[in-house]
Amino acid sequence: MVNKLMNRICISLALGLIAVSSLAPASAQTKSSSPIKISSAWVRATPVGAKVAGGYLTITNQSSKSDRLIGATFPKSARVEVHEMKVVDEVMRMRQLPDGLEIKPGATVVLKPGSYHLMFIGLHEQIKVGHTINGTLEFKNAGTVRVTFKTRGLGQGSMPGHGKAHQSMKQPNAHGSGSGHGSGSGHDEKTITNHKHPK
Ligand SMILES: [Cu+2]
Repeated sequence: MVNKLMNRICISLALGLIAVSSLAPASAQTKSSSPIKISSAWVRATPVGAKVAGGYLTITNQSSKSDRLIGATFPKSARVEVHEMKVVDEVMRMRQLPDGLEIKPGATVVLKPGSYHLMFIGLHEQIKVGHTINGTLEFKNAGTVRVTFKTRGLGQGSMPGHGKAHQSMKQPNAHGSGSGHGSGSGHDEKTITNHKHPK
């Protein structure tokens, strides 16, 4: 009687193990299908009426080939650009990266306030705190990679007021000559004028 019971337990354990082991390789394959790993993706919440927002995330390239983040989609904006922010002549400037952002083999690149970022341009609606928004990232080699952005408040992060400054500051010289925002860079004049990051 006890033996019979033990047998049953052993059989069901064995079946359980078989089921688990046959599932494991499949899910592992799905997870490792893209060599591009995304983490800590967030977008800054915007004040009412804001037309742009900044998106930030961490990208790791597990492939042995270099890759490039060349674009993205975001359901709440008309388009997305890959931007770089840096200090030029003691002024914080930002520009679109026309060839995208390179992620070298094995490298991790952090898009964060004051540095590389995604610029969501032409917002259809306000971005409120505490939501999650799904978008996609476009890589030259890895293709489309899904991303889920968490929305964070205006004051969070090291560059508070990103959205606010875009709206209220009028500094046409923010993207002065030589900063890469010449004709043909894809920016229209109106966007550039309203597109100043705070210092
Ligand atoms: Cu920007």
